[in-house]
Amino acid sequence: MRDIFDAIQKSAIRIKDAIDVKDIGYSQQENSSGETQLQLDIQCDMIIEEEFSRVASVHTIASEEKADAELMHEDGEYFVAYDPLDGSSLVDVNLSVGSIFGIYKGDFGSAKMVASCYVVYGPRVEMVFAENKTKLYLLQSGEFEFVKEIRLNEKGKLNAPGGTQQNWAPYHKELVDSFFAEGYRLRYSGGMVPDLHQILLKGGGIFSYPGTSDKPEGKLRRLFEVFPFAFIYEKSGGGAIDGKNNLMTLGHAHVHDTAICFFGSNYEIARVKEVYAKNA
Ligand code: P6P
Repeated sequence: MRDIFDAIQKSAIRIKDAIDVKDIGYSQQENSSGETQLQLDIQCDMIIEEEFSRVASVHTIASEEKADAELMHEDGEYFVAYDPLDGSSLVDVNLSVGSIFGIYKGDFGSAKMVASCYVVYGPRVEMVFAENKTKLYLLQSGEFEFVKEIRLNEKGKLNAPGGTQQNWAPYHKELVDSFFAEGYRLRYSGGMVPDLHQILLKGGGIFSYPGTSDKPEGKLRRLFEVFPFAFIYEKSGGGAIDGKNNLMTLGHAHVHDTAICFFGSNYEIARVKEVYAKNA
C-alpha cells in the first residue's frame, strides 16, 4: 500500500503543475459518460497511469477517462479506480478541483475496498487518505506532511445539494429545504471533492446527489467517486447511503455505473433515511 500512496503523491504534484500551466482547451473526445474531455483531463489521466505503471502491486486500473479497465501488472494484488481531475471544468473559473482514488484488493467492488484517497487542488494542495482512520496531509515544499486525523461531528451545519433542482422529486426538495429551515448553510461549488472536503473539515453536514428525472440513477460514478467517499465518510464516523442502503453494500455491473448518493454526519443521514423510507 505504501507504494500506491507514494504513486498518488507523485501524481498529485505533477497534476498540480499541469493545472498551473496546461492549456485547458477542450479536446475532440468524449469520456464514457458522454462528457467532452478537456486536454487537462487526458493529461492528468496519463500522469496517473504512468505513475501506477511503475507500481508492481497494481494489477488493474480503471479511470473516468478510460472506456474500460486496463491491466498493469499480472502479479499485482490491487485494483485502483480513479477520477484524475474531478470537476475539471471548474479550472477555467479558478475554483478548486480534485483527484479521487478507490483502492480495491483482488478485484473492483465495494466489498473489496481497502483504502481510499482524494487530493484537493485549491489555494493549498491537500490529501486525505483513509485505511482504518481518515488522515489529512498538506503539500509543503514538495512533500505531503501529516496534519491530523479527521472525525465528523454527529450533526453539522453545511448543506450541499447537488443535481438540477427542477428535476428533483418533491420529497427530495422538501428534505433539502428542511435542513435550510434548521439554519444549515448552502455550500455547493459543483466540485464533489472540495464540497465533500469542506463538510469533512468543517465538522459535518450533508452532501446529496439524488436520482433526478434526467438522471434517475444519479450522476456520480460508483467505483471512482461514490465508493471512495463513502469509505472515507464511514471511517470518519459519518454515513453514506443511497437513500435507503449503505453505499458500501452496493454492487456494480460496469466500471462507469453511477449511484444516488448521500454523504454526511449521522443526524443528517438518519433524516434522509426517514424521508426516503416514506417516499422513495
Ligand atoms: P451538478 C463534476 O462534474 C461532478 O462530476 C462532481 O464533481 C460534482 O459533485 C457534480 O458533477 C456536480 O453536478 O449536476 O450538480 O452540476
